[in-house]
Amino acid sequence: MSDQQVFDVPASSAARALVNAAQYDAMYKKSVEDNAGFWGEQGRRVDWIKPYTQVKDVDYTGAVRIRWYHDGTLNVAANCIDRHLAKRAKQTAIIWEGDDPSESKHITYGELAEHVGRMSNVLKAKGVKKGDRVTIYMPMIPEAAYAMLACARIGAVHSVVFGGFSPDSLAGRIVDCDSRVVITADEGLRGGKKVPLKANVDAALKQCPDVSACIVVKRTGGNVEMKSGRDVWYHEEAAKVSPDCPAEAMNAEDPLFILYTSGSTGKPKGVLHTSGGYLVYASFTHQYVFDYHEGDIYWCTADVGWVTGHSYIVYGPLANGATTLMFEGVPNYPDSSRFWQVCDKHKVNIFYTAPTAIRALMREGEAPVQKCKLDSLRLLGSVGEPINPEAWLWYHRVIGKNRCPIVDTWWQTETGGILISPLPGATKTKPGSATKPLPGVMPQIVDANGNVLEGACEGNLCIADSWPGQMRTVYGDHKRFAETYFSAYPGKYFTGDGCRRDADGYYWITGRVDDVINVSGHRMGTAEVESALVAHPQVAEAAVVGYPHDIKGQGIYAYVTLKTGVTATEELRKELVLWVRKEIGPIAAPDLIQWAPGLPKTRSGKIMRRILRKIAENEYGALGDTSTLADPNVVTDLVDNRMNR
Ligand code: 6R9
Repeated sequence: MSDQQVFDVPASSAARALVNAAQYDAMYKKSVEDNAGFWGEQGRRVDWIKPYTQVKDVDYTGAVRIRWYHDGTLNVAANCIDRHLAKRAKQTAIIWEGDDPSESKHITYGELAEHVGRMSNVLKAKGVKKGDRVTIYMPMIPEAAYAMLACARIGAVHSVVFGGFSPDSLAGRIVDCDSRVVITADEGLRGGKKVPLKANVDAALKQCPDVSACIVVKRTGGNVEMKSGRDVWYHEEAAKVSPDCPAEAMNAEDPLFILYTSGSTGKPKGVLHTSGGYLVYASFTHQYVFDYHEGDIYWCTADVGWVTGHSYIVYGPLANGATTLMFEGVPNYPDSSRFWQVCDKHKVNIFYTAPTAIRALMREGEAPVQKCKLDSLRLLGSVGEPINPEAWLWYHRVIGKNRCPIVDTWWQTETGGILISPLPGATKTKPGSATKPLPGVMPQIVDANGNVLEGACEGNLCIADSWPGQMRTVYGDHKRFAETYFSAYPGKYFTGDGCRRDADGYYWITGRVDDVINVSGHRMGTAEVESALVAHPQVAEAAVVGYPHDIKGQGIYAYVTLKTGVTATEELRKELVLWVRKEIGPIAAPDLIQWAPGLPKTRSGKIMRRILRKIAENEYGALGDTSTLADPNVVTDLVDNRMNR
């Protein structure tokens, strides 16, 4: 069995690591016995304008209150840039690798300071003030990081929207947080294809009358429309302003950013992170989990539109004065050795990616890897979904040459940073397990009734106490925050994940227990996809579930009931897939659509997803109790007409 396969800490990692096994145990013990003391010390890893005297003020009951370092003031951008300048003005902060392999550049900390200063002044010139929200809809170019840091510098709250989202999704997010300014680019470039970012913004802004300025970075030089009075070119505005901009003193609990993420119900939630605790946590976890040392070249392949890009491309690495690589492209363009060529080209030491990418590259065989040396790699990381033991073993052998430890890092948009992960010098690894909690993190596994389970067990994963990187609220809806995360198991943070703990105390995440699908490491709420389908004029009803998918982890399986009189055709099937792509974005496009004359419902009208999930998983022999269905015949029809996969 794979969980009996244990990989020792390689001697080379143990020798250089910040923390060995005994030190981890001691650190963990202290962090539990004196939690505020532990985080009080860690808080000093960042520079404070006014040092905090209070560390922790948390109440998980009632209305729910979470505050860390709440009488301190700091500036996040100053921590990521200014405080490094004395020593690192000439050190590379960002290595940018373009979609086209011939394009790359290095941006030093000194240059970063100027770029961010200018972007800050451009925002100010557009009237952006402390506390205002700014939406960033950008490709993976350094200006995306400048924009985030510029917001942080002047105290504005950024909301980065992934460039793969549709105009409607973008508009919803702009309106929800009431952004008046949007930063975008003319077009993005991914895998040789252009992404019409500005055109998408134009379409979105038709629904956002309050947006007064759109700042456009020139990336491809493609033709775009500029609406006079609203749209401006970034390079023209930047030339008019000074590169110096003072950093605003922010309270530790002032908001830093909002990031929208899918939940089990309703529209995406604006997850709100604040300044002090988030930065301390991003910096702490980046240093310890990746065993970051001075001079390391570090590459996280995520997009800045996801939380991984926020914490582990921008804030964590830059807070630590690291060199962080930002990649515009995709793993298989121009060919499937692209990741490995980039590792060789920039002598990457630490490489952090997602299981879906590993599985896709694994499918191409070892030849594309063998073209590259990969001798600079020291540590590999994984994030986004459970990594299958097969993929883990391939990553370890073929990419890591049996030499590099793998850190399988479990965390969420809501957690701000990694909570469960090996520490490379301390933790033996088991393929498929995220292993043990980081210091200061107190996981608990509970059964359906909320009883805390001890020892080896399986149940729902909760966290018993706060950590500084935890989200503080759902933007504009604190009640939803308390209900979503703290009501299922009162007094605990409920993650939405199922989890097993083995006899060695290792955690094995089994996937979501709610109606959230994890497609290629991206969270999709079933309700969102269903709403998009039902918005189509020919659709009467839709139910969406996940099913196992070789590359994506989970694929999207949609059951669709058409309106009376509408004929089910292949064309309509294709049209619905395109429709969802347009409504939400390409990541939400259903992989399979089954026509369903009826859906299995309880007598009270609730769709029984359990049954739909079983059919989609091809486990229709074990549908369980169907006696509560209003019309059991519906199920027979669905089984008979299930989609081939
Ligand atoms: C960082 C990120 C969070 C959900 C989470 C879980 C799944 C993430 C994982 C993992 C198993 C890992 N997940 N990392 N499952 N092992 N190492 O992905 O945030 O997009 O909010 O997704 O992803 O189900 O609850 P987010």
